Amino acid sequence: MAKKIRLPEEASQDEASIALLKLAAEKGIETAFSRADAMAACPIGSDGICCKVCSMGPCRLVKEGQTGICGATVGTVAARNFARMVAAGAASHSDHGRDLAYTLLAAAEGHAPDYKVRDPAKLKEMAGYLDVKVDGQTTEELAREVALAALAEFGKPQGEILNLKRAPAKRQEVWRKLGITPRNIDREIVEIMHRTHVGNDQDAEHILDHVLRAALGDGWGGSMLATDLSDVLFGTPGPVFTEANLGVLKDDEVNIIIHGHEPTLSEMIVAATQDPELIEYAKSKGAKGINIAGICCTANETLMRQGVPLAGNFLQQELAIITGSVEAMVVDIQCIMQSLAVLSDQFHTLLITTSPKAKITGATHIEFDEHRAMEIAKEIVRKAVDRFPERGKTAIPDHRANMIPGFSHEYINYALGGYYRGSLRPLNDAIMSGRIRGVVANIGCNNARVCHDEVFRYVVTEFLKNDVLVVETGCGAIASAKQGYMTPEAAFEVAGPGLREVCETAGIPPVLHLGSCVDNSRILTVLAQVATEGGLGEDICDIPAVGMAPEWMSEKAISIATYCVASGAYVIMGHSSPVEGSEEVTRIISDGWEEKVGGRLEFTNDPEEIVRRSLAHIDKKRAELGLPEYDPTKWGKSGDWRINQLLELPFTERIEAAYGNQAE
Ligand code: MSK
Repeated sequence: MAKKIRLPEEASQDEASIALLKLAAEKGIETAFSRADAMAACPIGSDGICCKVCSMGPCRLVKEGQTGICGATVGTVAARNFARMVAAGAASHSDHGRDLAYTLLAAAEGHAPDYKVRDPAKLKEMAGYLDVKVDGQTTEELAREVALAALAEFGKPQGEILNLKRAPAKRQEVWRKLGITPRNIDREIVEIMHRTHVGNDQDAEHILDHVLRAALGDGWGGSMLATDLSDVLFGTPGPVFTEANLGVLKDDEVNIIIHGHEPTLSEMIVAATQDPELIEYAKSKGAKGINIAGICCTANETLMRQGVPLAGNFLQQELAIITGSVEAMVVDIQCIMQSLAVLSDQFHTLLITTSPKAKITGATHIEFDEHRAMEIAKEIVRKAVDRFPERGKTAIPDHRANMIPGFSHEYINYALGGYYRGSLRPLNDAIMSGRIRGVVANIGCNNARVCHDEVFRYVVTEFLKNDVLVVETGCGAIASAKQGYMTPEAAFEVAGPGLREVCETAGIPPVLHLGSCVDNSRILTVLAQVATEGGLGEDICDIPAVGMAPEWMSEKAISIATYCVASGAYVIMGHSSPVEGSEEVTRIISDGWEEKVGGRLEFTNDPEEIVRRSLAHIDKKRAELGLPEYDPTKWGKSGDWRINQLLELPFTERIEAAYGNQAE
């Protein structure tokens, strides 16, 4: 059968990407989109029923009742494969957190002079969570103690992860009763690898119980530490105004793209681009200045704190280079396509790898060292500037959208309650009254096998129309930013009447950008606070909320989904299920996990079904809490909405509509 080559409009719904896919097709340039068209996914591997944990296989369990050579059943094989995805995802987030702890330690000890504590209040808060006594130390002394306490969380010999106490008391009880309270971050990940070695844990449910434990070590451990440490080192985010999509690249300036996940080097590069000497150097090469933009979660990190514009999400990394306008793409860790090396060779772009953990054959490697961070950042910027004279014809699509990101959980409290009464109480009240029907956390990647941004665009629009507040991170957040949903004005255009009232009152967008992939821990923090605020139950599983990653592709997304389920959330993943081949495992992660932890994990590739199941779950939770049934006709008759309606009338009718005919 002939392979189906998608038209650009079938491969993406993002206008900037469609334009560049057309250009790539004209020029015969390969992209992830065209490679996905050319190569079908292996159905056995994608269903999770290929076992390759020993050299007697790989065993492909495609027939009814078939086992591997060792006798491993389909359930065991699918559970083991799923477990290893969680191990890789949890390791990635957590190792990212560990490196930030080392950066804080180096800064505190004076070995990393370009870094300092930017948020001393958050440092003190962290100290409280990590049982570090605040007792008159200098900021540096306290930072050192906090960094060491954070590092201990990865491998301490006894006890349990300290941040778990930030979860609602009822949730902690659920974990304790099931024996899935994570002890330390590394141990649970290592134990997944041990249990899934040939001939070890061979009971699907038992394997998956431990998976819950290891994933919790990611969400409440490694990821939460990564978020907190980034806030301490680079500042806790608050709203900033900026733009999103490839149209942020500039024709007359040196364009540098930062891509990956870590803020450590990229924060320095952002600062280096402001250096007057380097700006003069850029001018000496014919450029008007130096422009910096981001892709994936390095983008989200610098966006949230510095307002660095977003060039795009995961599937736009190659397209950025195809614009012909990128002098350097500087990458750190995770979600970086190897194809960038070959692609950048076809343009004047310099691909620079920087992490000691991630080299790409053919790329220029300038290894990052936090001890001389600014010096390295300046070297990188200089190399980018040197490429400017080699730039040929450019094709920057004229597409960009305004956005206001920066919704840390601290800022959400402030937005809803002000400085003196910072609180989530108004959010709980809005959900209880029905102005907000519920909350959806929409996160995760793009996937070359799914029409780029299509599912994000559809589900988010439907949720907003249905008065569902949407919080986002990662590449899902970038999709909504490009769609124009991250400005307060968007509430007037798309939100239902109740959600519009809330956004209007608080001056917030209907879709809140909470940060990068590790910042899903901020969503856990918000959920924990909502659960303990009162009126919406006592545990995360009581809240009318749903988590989802409709275009997921990475193992990190599976780890995030699993820790959200273990924390009590209903999670729906789009695209395909990595355990499709095992009815047993499909049942364990849905019905089985719901019975154990109150959350469940489902997969469906039907966007309408994602919306239907989400709204049904939200309404079910509302009913269980005894809240009024969702009724949008009750809302939307207050505030500016009413004034705007009145302003459309002629003056006399307006007065009569507002005050009645008092002469009568
Ligand atoms: S970057 S993990 S593609 S969200 Fe965090 Fe995007 Fe998924 Fe990477």
